[in-house]
Parts: sequence; C-alpha cells; structure tokens
Amino acid sequence: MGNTIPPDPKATAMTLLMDTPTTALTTPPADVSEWVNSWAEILTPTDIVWCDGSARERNELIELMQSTGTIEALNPDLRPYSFVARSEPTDVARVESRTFVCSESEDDAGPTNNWMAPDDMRAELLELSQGAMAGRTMYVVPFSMGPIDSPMARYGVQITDSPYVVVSLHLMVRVSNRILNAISGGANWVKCFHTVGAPLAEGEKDVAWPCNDTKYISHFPESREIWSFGSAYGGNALLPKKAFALRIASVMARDEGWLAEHMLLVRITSPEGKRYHMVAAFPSACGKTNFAMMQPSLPGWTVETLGDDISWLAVDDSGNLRAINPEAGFFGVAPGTSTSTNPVAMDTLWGNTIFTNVAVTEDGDVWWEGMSKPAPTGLTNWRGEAHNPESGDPAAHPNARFTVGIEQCPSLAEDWDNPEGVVIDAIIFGGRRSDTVPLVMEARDWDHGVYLGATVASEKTAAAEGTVGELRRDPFAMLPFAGYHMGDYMAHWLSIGETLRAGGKMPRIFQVNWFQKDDNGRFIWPGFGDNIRVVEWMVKRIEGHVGVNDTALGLTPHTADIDIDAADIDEDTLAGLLSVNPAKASADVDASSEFLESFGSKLPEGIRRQLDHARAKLQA
Ligand code: TSX
Ligand code: MN
Repeated sequence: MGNTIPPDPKATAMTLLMDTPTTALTTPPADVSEWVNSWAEILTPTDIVWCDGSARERNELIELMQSTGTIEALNPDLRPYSFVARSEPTDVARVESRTFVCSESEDDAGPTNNWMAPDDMRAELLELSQGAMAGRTMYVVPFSMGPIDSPMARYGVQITDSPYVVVSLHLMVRVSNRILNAISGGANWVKCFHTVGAPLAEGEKDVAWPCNDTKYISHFPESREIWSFGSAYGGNALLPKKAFALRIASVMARDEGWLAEHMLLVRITSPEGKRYHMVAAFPSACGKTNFAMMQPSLPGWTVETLGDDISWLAVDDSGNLRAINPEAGFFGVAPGTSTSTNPVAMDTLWGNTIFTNVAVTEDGDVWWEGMSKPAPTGLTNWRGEAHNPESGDPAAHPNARFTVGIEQCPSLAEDWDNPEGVVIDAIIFGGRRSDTVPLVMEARDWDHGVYLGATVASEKTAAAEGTVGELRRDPFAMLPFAGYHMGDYMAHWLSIGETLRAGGKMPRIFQVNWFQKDDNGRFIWPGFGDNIRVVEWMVKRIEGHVGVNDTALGLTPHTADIDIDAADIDEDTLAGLLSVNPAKASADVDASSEFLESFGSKLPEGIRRQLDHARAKLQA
C-alpha cells in the first residue's frame, strides 16, 4: 500500500507546512558543494540527492522506506498518514558515553564532557568512514534553525545516508533549499555529517534499521562541525536538535553574546488579556512538553505553545531579552503521554506523525505504557513481536518517540514563526525533588537566579538508568548539552545579566518543584493544569501585587497569595509545600557547594558569593 495521499482533509495542514516555496538552484554554493564532494569521495555513496524540503520529496522517501521495511503505515482511518519505525534494539537512545566535544583544548570541554583531540577524532572517524555509504544514497539536507531570515536564525546542512533522518528533519526543522541561497549570500552555516555506518556490498539486501555497533557523536566547536557515525536514533542522528541547537549553538552563543538553552517557550495570557512570555528549563522526566502544552485549571488563563525543548535567547537593541524556538516540530517521549497528562499532545498526534519504537494495536493504531489502562490485548511490541503481558516487559520502549510538525499543535501560538521572537518576562528552573525545594521561589536578583539554574538537580525515575531516587546534578538542565566548560557557561550567564542590567530590563527568575512527596510517598501538589496557580503567582510578582518571605534558598510566596480555589489541596498542605526546612536546606547548600567546587578555578566568583549568602542566611 502506497498510502502517500493524505486521506483526511485535515492532513493538508502538513502539506502546506512542508511545501515551503522553494527556489530552484542551478548550482549550490561552492563551499557547500566542495564540502559535499569531499565527503562523497571518502564515503563513496551510490548517488547524491540535494533535498529541498518539499512534500513531494517527503512522499517519495516515505514510499521508499515502506518498500525497505524501515517504516510501516498505521491504519489510515485511525492515524492518517502516520507510520511506525522499529529501531535495532541496540540503537534506542542518545549515547552520552559516545558523545564527544573535540575542542582544541581539553580544558575548554570541561569535566562534564568527553573530550578527544580534534585531529585524533578526525583521523579515527575518517578511517571508519572510508566507503561507509557504499550502496547507499547520500542526502544533502539544508535547514534553518529559527525563522528563515530572522536575525536570530542560524543555518546548517546535514549530509546523511538515512531516509528516516531526512523525513524526521522535514517534520522537526525548517528544511528548504532557500537556505542554500542564503549561504550563497555569505551566511555562516554549521556542517553536519552523519552516516549510519552500514555500507552495502554489491547485491547485499538492506536491513530495516541499518546502524553500527561503533558509535561516535563528535562535535568540533571551533570549526562549527558535527560528525556522527553509527546511530540512526534521536539526538545521535537528528543533528540540528541537540548537537547543533544546543552543543554547537551554546559555543556560538558564548562567542556572540547570546544563550542557547534547553528550555520550553510559552505565552501566558491572564484573564485581563495581558500577555507574558516564559522559558523554562527542566531535566528529563519532569514534563517539559506537558508544561509547554498545559491546559490551565484557572478560568480565563491560557497557555500557548511556542516550543517544548530548545530556546535561543538574545538581548535586543532595546535591552529586552528575546527568544525564538529554533525548531519547527516535536520529537517527544511517547510513554506517559495520555489524554489526562497531555491532551494537547494527544490531539497533535492525530496524523502525519512518525512513531518510533511504540507498540501497535490489533487495528493498526499506536499504544504505549501510560496511554490507557489496562493495556489492550493483541499488541505488537516495539520489537515487532506479539506482546506478552506476563513477561513484565513494556510493549513500547521507554524511550519511544513521536515526531510531528509543530503546526499540528492545537495550542500553538499563531505567530510562532515570527522572526522577531518574543520578549521574555520570566525564566523558570525546575527539577524533580521529593523534598527540600519548595513549590516555587523567586530569585533575589539575576545572579541568584543563575545560582538557582546552576544548582538544578533531579531525582532519577525508573525511566532513566541508575538508582531510582538518586539525585542527579544537572545545571540549567544542560549537563549533556553544553558544548564548553560548565564553569565558563555559568560565567556567560552572569555576563548576560550585566548586559541586561545596563539596558534596565531584567526578566524575573523562578525555581519550581512540582514533585514533593508526603510520608506515604504520594505527590502532594496536583501538578499539570493546576501549575497555572503557580504561574499566576509569578505574574502577581511581575506586576508588583504581592510580597515574599526572604528565605535562605530564595523568595517564597505568602501562602494566601497562591489561589487554591477548587484545587485538590488545603491551605496547611500548601503552607508545607512553600516552607523551607533549615536542616534540609543546609544539607542541600552543602551538596550544591561540593558539586560547584568541582569546577575549581572555573567556578565564577559570582556563584561562590551566592553559596556564601545562603550559608550566612542559614546561620542567622
Ligand atoms: O508533566 C508533569 N507535570 C507538569 C505538567 C504541566 N508531570 C509528569 C512528569 C513525568 C513526565 C507531573 N507529575 C507533574 C507535573 O506538574 N506532577 C506530577 C506528579 C503527580 C502525578 C500524578 C498526580 C499528581 C501529581 N495525580 C494523580 O495521579 C491523580
Ligand atoms: Mn530535551
């Protein structure tokens, strides 16, 4: 079955999104051609295809992947123009142990990144890459991170031998050959090389998910290059996302005076119609996508989605901090997503979606753990086998994903593609902490806010490897994504504060924790749509309507200032959620101090001052 014609009238939404008007190019820019040709000589692909981002191109690749078994069509009556891909069981997630920052100096990568000398890494990967695309097509994919022509956008080109990667990029970023025109005009661009590392001998039959046991995801920050070998999964292979928009972009941002952050981006509108824009950084498994698509439980409030994963922020000529979402789609974790945790995401996934490593129902729809209870019978699991509920194994892989264009999101802000971005009113940091960290705090000032970001930590859940409940430090939720030394990164955040102070327009910084538990291990705060009650308090702070308690950890709300009308929580319980336990706070400051001191001489003095201030306040 071809299944390339969208059977539902709604399906034209994607066709319109992806059919970006393209300008025919007779000759690509010389520096792009040279780069492509030099890789082609090494990789020896059968042919080279210059991609344009059109719907026709996507349809052809989808047909090709159906014929090779890489993807299977879902039931078009239930999930129009949607497909399931099943990866190799060894290629199911980002591999941090194989991710490298190859800066000239090891000190520049810092203690939280794997490092190898750039020349050694290049030599190693060039050897592995000899003939690595034999029997395959090399696709050349030009893309823009951010609205094309926005002053905040940055361009890139990814070469890849994976049609799955090309189609995923169509959904996730702005793929268009208009970018080649911009590059012809002299724009800088990031060189992204990717191969699955699985050459085909003459006549050899391909497998559904080609990849290699040897994997490298290597970043060369000085030359703005990414070389990725051996994986076709997620951030290992979809290079514009984590590799470019966070690791390489964080270095560009340091050099050029802006910020590339692991943050969602939303517009909040109050019942009075006043608009606020907020970014929020949370480590994985804290519900960033759920927050980005929140359905507020307080009447009159709305949340509009601008992004769920990455924000680029820059100070504009008027001294405002502005943000764009460099992406154009979602690559979200499927398990746990349901009509109760995130109804907007469920609606977003109505069609035009590529699902990877989910389970498939008897009637050809998708299913994953957390979607419904009990699990339907007759499931096909993520490995393509009959699911055995007795086995205890999940039917969907815990890191199963959906890939879908942002325009399908019902809560999307209509001006999401505005090249000017939005002015940020508040920056939120959060983590999963069963105690110690209150429901919400405001930073005393920018530097204290940077300290709050620097001390973000989150308890491990069953979905991650390691001991459940163990506290993992994850400053700014950027530990796996900063392309340079984390100490220098904190210093860069402090310097942005100086720029903002000079312009006189400081966004507020807050810390939240939705995850405090009672003595029986039950979550106390209702979370989800009720988080708007915390956002409402932030707005009251911005408007200057309410006061605070100045605690050792930060500025906490007066209990009466958080609206819990018609929420499943009483005032005493709320008071507990807002309280700071001196013994626990003291232990936490000590733990933060130990972690931060591991950055040694690179730890900025401005951060050390915050530790001193917290200790002094605890002693008072
Ligand atoms: O995403 C979450 N958010 C943010 C939503 C806007 N999650 C899911 C985290 C895993 C990705 C949450 N889980 C949140 C939350 O605010 N809070 C909790 C904890 C919790 C779980 C269940 C209930 C309440 C809190 N209630 C019931 O199950 C009925
Ligand atoms: Mn992320």
